[in-house]
Amino acid sequence: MYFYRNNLTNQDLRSIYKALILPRMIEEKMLVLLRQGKISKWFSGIGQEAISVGTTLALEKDEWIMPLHRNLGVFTTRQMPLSKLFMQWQGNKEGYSKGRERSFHFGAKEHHICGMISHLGPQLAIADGVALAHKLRSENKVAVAFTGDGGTSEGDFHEALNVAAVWNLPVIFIIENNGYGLSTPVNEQYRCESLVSKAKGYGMEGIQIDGNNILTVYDTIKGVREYCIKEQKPYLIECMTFRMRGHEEASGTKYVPPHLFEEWSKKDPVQNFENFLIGENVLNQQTIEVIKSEIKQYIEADLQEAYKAAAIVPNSEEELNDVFANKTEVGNRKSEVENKKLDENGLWVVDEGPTKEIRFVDAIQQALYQSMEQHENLVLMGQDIAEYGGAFKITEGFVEAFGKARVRNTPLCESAIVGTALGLSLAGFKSMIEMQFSDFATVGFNQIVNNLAKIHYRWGQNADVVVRMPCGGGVGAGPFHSQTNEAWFTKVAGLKVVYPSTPYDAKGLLMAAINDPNPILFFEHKGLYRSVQGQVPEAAYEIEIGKAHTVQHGNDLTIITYGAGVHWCLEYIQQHPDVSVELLDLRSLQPLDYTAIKAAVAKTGKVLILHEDSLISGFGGEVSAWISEHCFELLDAPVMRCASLDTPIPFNIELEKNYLAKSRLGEYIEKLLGY
Ligand SMILES: Cc1ncc(C[n+]2csc(CCOP(=O)(O)OP(=O)(O)O)c2C)c(N)n1
Repeated sequence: MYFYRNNLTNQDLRSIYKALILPRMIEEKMLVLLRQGKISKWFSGIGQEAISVGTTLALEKDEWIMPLHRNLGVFTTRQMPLSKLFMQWQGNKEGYSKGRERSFHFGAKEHHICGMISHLGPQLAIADGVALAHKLRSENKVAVAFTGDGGTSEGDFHEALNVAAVWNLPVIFIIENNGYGLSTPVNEQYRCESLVSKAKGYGMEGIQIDGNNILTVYDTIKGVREYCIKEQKPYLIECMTFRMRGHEEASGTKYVPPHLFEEWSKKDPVQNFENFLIGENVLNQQTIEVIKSEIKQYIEADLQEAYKAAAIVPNSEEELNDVFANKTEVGNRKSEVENKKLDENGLWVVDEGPTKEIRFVDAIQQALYQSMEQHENLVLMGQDIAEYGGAFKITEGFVEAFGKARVRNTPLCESAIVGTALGLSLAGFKSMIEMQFSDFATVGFNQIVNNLAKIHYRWGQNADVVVRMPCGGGVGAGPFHSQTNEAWFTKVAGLKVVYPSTPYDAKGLLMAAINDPNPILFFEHKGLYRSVQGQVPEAAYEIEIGKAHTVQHGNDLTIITYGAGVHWCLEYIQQHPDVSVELLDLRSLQPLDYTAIKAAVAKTGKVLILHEDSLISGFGGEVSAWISEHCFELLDAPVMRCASLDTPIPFNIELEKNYLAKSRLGEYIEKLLGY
């Protein structure tokens, strides 16, 4: 192994050496603790340290890194206090995730490290978002994401690299090619000659380097960083290395031919660098011993500190409170609303000023437009939303008003765009993603339910993202353009789910969603876009998320619904003036307004829950269960649910009518009235 020291001083080389052996020595200690049962799981990076350490040393301290499970060297080189790292691995409250995450699945804003989720690939697109933030602010910075060779087979790899290339983002993608993905050797993972050859396909530069040579890694990253900043382009680096231990300690290495260990142990990154430094007279046996004994003491002292951590006493209230960021915690709200009047809940008050009769679709457009005016840091992303104005023309004219930098056409890659939105949030931006149809959220599902939803609870980072979900049937659009899939998300802790039914609510709730620093799925029934009108204040205002609305009072029965269901009921009521209905529009499904539900139940004692989604495990099941448990004494009849058929949504208009809950609404009402 040949080391080029370039113009690094002896002092520089010694610092690099210390940074390189720190993760090795920590790991050696952790392996002992693992055997003693003091930590529960360990992913070893032994043999790969040069990549993490060399990369981190080559970056500025405030440049975000998206590491994975073999990148201990990233954490140590960012000088995270060891005692806190140890407490993290012990699962203590004083670690980086209050005991909520294991091994390397945590991040720290103050160190600009974004914690991974287990799914590996999603880290890559987050770097796109951070890099986009740098680009929008004209900052001379890069974002860096790691992947293993196995991870490159995930769609996330393709999507993230493609977005970075198309949007000219300063991202460094680093592949650690260590020969295996768990037990799968690279010849069962990909067929191309080398992974770096994929760079060409994305229209980006790339290089393959010796990942075991710390000076090569350091020098390459320094140069590539300058290139990315100057050229405003991404870059792919394939670091050749080898995993010297099992995938994780319990899984062994039986499947690896022994000669590979022999070959690669000769290329050990620490030993080789040490030999080089001895040859250069930078170090000798004695100085090496001194350095090692200092590090050993440092590790031991911090371990003793970590052992003092008290056992966690679970506190459910604290657990629940940490699922969402609160508005003041994030701190990007106060200055934004200086020119707005706030009510006692801190919401923009409904303006006393003029109102105008507009359609549902116009209300959404107004909310977006005014939010873009209010928040300079708000970015809109979606397929065809720029010049074309989006599939429903909601963002028509936005490019002219706000420019292409903030109104962004995306490639066809929902997963990467949700990841990008999260990266923007890391860097202090807000974003709105328009799913062309809510059905397509399936291909961004992982990023939504595992990354956006869980990140605040896991390590305190908020995801300031609104995903707009044009949904719903009744328009003969078949199984993949008609679903109302809110129940896929209401189950997931960490997501807010909003589903307005009127133009007034749509505008106020969308503005509130954008002001909220948490991830919000905003369902817009596309059948309502152009069929429903209403008076809407012209000025900006918010409606509190989590508050239901009583559409009308009545005495015969209570209908609890949302979205198109509200209009189906109004139609029924109009046709049946003799039936007196208490009609509650939930508006938000998560959080849910239990107080309003209870009051509505109390009003009549007969409850019908109506929704457009199919019956089994639809959101109505949750509402029904809650009512049964908490309002039993108020009921005069069993809680009934009217929902769509448990089939996919058919195309033929007669079949679709038959599918939709609306076709059975009258029947259910009569059944309940007659009980
Ligand atoms: C989406 C997903 N599928 C499967 C796994 C299980 N798994 C964890 S790590 C791993 C292998 C990863 O290989 P590679 O990307 O080469 O990284 P390495 O572990 O070699 O560093 C697998 C299959 C996972 N974490 N996520």
